[in-house]
Amino acid sequence: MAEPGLTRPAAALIGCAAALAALGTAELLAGLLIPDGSPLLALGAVVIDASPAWLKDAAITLFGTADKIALFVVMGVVATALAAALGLLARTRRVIARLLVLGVGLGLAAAVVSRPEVGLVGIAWLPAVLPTVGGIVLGLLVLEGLVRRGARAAERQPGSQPSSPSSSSSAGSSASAPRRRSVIGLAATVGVLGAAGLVAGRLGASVLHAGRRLRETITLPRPARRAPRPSAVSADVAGMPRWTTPNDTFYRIDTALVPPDVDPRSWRLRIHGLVEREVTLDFDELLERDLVEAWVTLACVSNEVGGDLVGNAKWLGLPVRTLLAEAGPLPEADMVLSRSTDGFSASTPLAALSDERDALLAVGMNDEPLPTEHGFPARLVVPGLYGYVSATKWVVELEVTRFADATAYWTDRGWSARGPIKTASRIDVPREGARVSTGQVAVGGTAWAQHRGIAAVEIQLDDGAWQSAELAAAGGIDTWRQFSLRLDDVGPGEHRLRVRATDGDGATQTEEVRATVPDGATGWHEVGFTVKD
Ligand SMILES: Nc1nc2c(c(=O)[nH]1)N[C@H]1C(S)=C(S)[C@@H](COP(=O)(O)O)O[C@H]1N2
Ligand SMILES: [Mo]
Repeated sequence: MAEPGLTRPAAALIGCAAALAALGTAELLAGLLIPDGSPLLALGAVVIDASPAWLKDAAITLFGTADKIALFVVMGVVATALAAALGLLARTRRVIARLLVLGVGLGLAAAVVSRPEVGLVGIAWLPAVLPTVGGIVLGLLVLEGLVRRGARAAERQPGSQPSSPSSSSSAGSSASAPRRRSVIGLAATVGVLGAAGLVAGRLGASVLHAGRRLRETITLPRPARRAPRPSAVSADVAGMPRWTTPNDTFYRIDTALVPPDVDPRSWRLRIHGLVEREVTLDFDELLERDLVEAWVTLACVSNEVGGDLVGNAKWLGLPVRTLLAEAGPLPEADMVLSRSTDGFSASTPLAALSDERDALLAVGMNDEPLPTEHGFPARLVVPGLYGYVSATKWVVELEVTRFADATAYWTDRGWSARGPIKTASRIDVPREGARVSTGQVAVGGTAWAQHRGIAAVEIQLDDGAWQSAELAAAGGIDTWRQFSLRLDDVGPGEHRLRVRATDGDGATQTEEVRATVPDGATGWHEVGFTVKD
């Protein structure tokens, strides 16, 4: 049945109001009652997992750690356009519009059920889809109700034909405009309420959820082996980043739209696969073990030459080799596939988790329980390997297997199965484009080659000879190392600085320029600056 009386803008507005009512209801129900039932987060996660690798890489390059905000904005724009289109359709093709809304509801429910949280944490799929069902029902009611109301109001417009003999004419033409305005007002009110429900649901989720709340109550145990901050590790140059990266500015890269909120009381780590015996560990048991501290610099394979997807922290955790020794890997095993609650996985060479390095099942970061964003209650940290093949956050599973038999999240998306960190160096001071006022230029920077260490850093001004930079103290071979160099009598005008590092094995960083895909960028970092006249 056509409702031509309803104007197009009013119909589009009604579509948006119905969508907001549906989403608000669903997110409120999910936020307050069923944390893993959020259709918004499930859809976002499906979009992330289904995006082609090039799009994800581009998003990380373009937006860095703000890539999730960018995704929400895009989703918001697309959803608004779809909702408005549904509203327009409801004006003339009510049955088709209804069916489409049901289809959207089915799609969202499927997205929710497809999330590994629903399977892994064991909440059944039926409660998980309830918020979506509730939202869709309310959305349909709003759509139908407002379209009918709007059409009835329009019938009373001068010149329009009454569609049924029973419709009252007593309202008269003078009442039609206010009536229509009241439909628009009603739609706007419903929309605002829906948006409020959405915000309240998301806020409620972050306040109510057990993980975040319980994290505050956790006191980390005394380490069996301490690692105090080493001295003299900072280069004495104004404007250098801190040697220890504070938790709140530590880079964050993951595929989770919203960090999983894991309840430490129900958290378990399961070690299985090619092992003599399965081992499981809960959080209290983990805290009772002999935990050790280690300084490890984490780096992302998506870091461009000169980039800042790298950070250094003191981690507290249980050496993974201890756990693996208890499980007893079989001789044919050569890889450990770690999995998180949200389905991410990483393939780490068994050797890197069994040798003497400080590969940790970490619970602490810079003297605090892991921040939720960085993997609370537990994550892996493995010196010498890029995060995507080693640093699984919210880790719940270690499957001992073989590179020949299994692949990990990013390997399936075009990245290398193995990801040893490449030697890298970066000039932090002066910044690109800096203007310095004297011919005395203080150069400062950071170099890393985790688990090999940094033995030397050289700097080149314009086309001059390579000069050795002064190295600050090393914090061990698993951390980055700061360096500095004072250049005298640099003449006025534009200049370029270049840097290259040599690792503890004596290998100098390659000049060859390569992109981040498939196993990390290479090339020398360059910075341009100007000395004023
Ligand atoms: N569960 C989970 N763990 C993950 C990831 C992820 O997407 N999901 N990303 C990895 C990548 S690519 C990197 S570089 C590091 C980043 O750790 P951070 O966010 O604590 O700096 O986490 C790793 N662990
Ligand atoms: Mo990464």
